[in-house]
Amino acid sequence: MSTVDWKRSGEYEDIFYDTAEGIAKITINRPERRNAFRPTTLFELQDAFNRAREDGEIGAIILTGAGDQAFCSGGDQKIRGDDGYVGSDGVGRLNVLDLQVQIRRLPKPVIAMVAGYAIGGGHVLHVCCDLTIAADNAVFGQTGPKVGSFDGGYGAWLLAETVGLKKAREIWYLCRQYDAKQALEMGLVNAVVPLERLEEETVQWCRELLEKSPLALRMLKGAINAVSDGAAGMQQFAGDATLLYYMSEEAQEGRDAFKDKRKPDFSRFPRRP
Ligand code: S0N
Repeated sequence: MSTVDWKRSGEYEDIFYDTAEGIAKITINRPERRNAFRPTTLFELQDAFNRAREDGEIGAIILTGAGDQAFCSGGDQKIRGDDGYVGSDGVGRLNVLDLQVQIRRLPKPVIAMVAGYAIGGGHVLHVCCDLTIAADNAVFGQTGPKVGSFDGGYGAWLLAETVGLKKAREIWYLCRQYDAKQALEMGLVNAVVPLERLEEETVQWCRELLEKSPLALRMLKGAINAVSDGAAGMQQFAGDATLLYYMSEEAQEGRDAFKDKRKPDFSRFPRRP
C-alpha cells in the first residue's frame, strides 16, 4: 500500500516516473514479460535516471518493477537477436551495460525495491543499486549459463564483492534461485519485509537518507565504488574533490583574481599539516 502521494510525469512507453517528497520512483512497466527490458526500456530508464540526477529536489531514487510478480527478469529473450536485444530500429544492443554504469556514477543513493523475481540482467540491476529492500516473495538468481548469456562485468565481480567469491560462483554456475530470507543471510539485500509493506519500508529508508548530508552521501557512494571501479571510479571521486575545492574560498580567490586581472593572494589560507 502506498504511503506517498506520487506525482507522475514524462511520456514513456515502458516505464513510469513518479516523484514525491524528494524521492524519484522509477518503475519498469512490462509486467506481462515479468518486467524484462528491451532497448526502448533501457533508453527510457537512462532518461529517467538522468532526470532524477539533474533535479535538485530529488535526494533518493527507487528502482522497481510494476506489479508484485517481478522486479525485472533481465533482457527480453523474445527479441534477443544474434548480436544483442533488437529494438524497432532493427539494431542489436546490450545497452543495459550503460544503465549499470549510470546507476553506479549517479551521485545520489539508488534503492532497488524488489517484489517477485530479480533474475538474470534484472538481478544484476539490483546488485548495481546502492541498497536493496526485498518483499518476502522476492526471488533472486542468475540464468546466464542456462539461457546462453553471461555478464562478466558488474554482474560477476560486483556480485562477488557483495556475497563473496564462492557464493557468487555458485549463483552463476548453478543458476539456482534464492528466496528473500536466503538473500538476506548472504548479504545480497538490506532488509526483507512483508509484500504489503514493501513500498512503505522503502520510502522510510529514503526519508532517512533525505535527512542526511547530501554531500557526505555523495562522497561515500563515490568512495565505496572507487575501489572496484578502478580509474573510472577514481575519476568520479576526483571530480567530487574538485567540486569541494571549487566551493572553498581558497579556490574562489584564484577565480576572482583572474576575473579582477590581479595577482591571486593565497597568503590567508593555511598550509595544513
Ligand atoms: C522470471 C521467471 C523465473 C518467471 O517465471 P514465472 O513466474 O513462472 O512466469 P513465466 O510464465 O515464465 O513468465 C510469464 C511471462 O513472462 C515472459 N517472460 C519472463 N521472463 C522473460 C524474459 N526475460 N524475456 C521475455 N519474456 C519473459 C514469459 O515468456 C511469459 O510470457 P508468455 O507466457 O507470453 O510466454 C521466468 O519467466 C524466467 O526464468 N524468465 C527468463 C529469465 C532470463 O533468463 N532472463 C534473461 C537473462 N539474461 C539477461 O538478462 C541478459 C542481460 C544482458 O542484457 C547482458 C548484460 C551483460 C552482458 C551480456 C548480456 C546478455 O544479454 O547477454
